[in-house]
Amino acid sequence: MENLNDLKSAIIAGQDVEAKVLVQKAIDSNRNPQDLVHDVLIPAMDEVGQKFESGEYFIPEMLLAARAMKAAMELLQPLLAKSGIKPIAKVVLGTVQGDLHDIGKNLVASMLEGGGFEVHDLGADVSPERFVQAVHDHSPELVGLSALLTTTMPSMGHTLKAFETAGIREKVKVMVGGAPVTIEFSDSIGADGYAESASSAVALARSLLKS
Ligand code: B1M
Repeated sequence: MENLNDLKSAIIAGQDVEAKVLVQKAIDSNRNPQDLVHDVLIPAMDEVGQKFESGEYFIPEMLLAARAMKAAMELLQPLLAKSGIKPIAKVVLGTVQGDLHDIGKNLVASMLEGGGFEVHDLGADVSPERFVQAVHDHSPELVGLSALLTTTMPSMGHTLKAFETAGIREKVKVMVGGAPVTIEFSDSIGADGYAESASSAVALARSLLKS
């Protein structure tokens, strides 16, 4: 337990080397990777957000924390994505235009891969045109859009409009997520579904394929 508190502190303090060592120790002592993400790493990033909001942290501290989170995730991602199942469907995934936050989206990608999906991750700051192109290139059954800023949520709607204009809206199911996104917002832009977390994104993806 002390180890996990140290891990949380290391993420908050932006100590990437220390975070990696502690994650490895946790893995070696058979900690569940999903629990580590949900019970330690995400709460650590929430605390970083609170420190930023209260003026205790500035962008450099947030960047260091994000780097430590990524270092930890490098060890956990392969474990989350391990499934050995034949891909059940293809998903094109990305953080929408104007938004550089990719930690949550990366987590969604790992969980989807672990759930048996073939994921084409377009990265962050993805324009509607790049999403359209990716649908042409990969013919996915699903598209996942992530946004972490209230100011970039409208890019989700723009992406859906671009799908309509390109005549591909009916070809794919679109799911949206990210901290400021709500089910009401998802409905208002005409998305097919909203997931609150990376694990619920997998359940949603499965249910959208059935509908
Ligand atoms: Co920024 N940032 N940031 N930031 N940042 C937030 C989001 C913020 C809430 C902090 C705060 O003020 N409390 C705030 C947004 C406020 C708002 O819009 N209402 C904020 C701000 C303001 C900004 C800047 C504007 C700051 C500035 O420049 N003045 C700037 C914007 C840059 C840009 O994008 N254009 C900025 C920059 C950055 C960094 C680059 C420094 C860094 C990002 C590094 C990176 O991602 N590579 C950063 C960070 C680290 C954060 C916080 C601290 C942590 C985000 C995170 O990784 N969380 C964040 C505060 C917070 O979230 N508590 C904050 C952990 C992650 C696992 O959670 O991404 O929510 P999350 O993903 C979850 C779910 O949301 C869901 O599943 C995931 C796991 O369960 N989910 C989906 C996500 N996508 C999904 C898609 C799905 C389904 C589920 O389907 C497709």
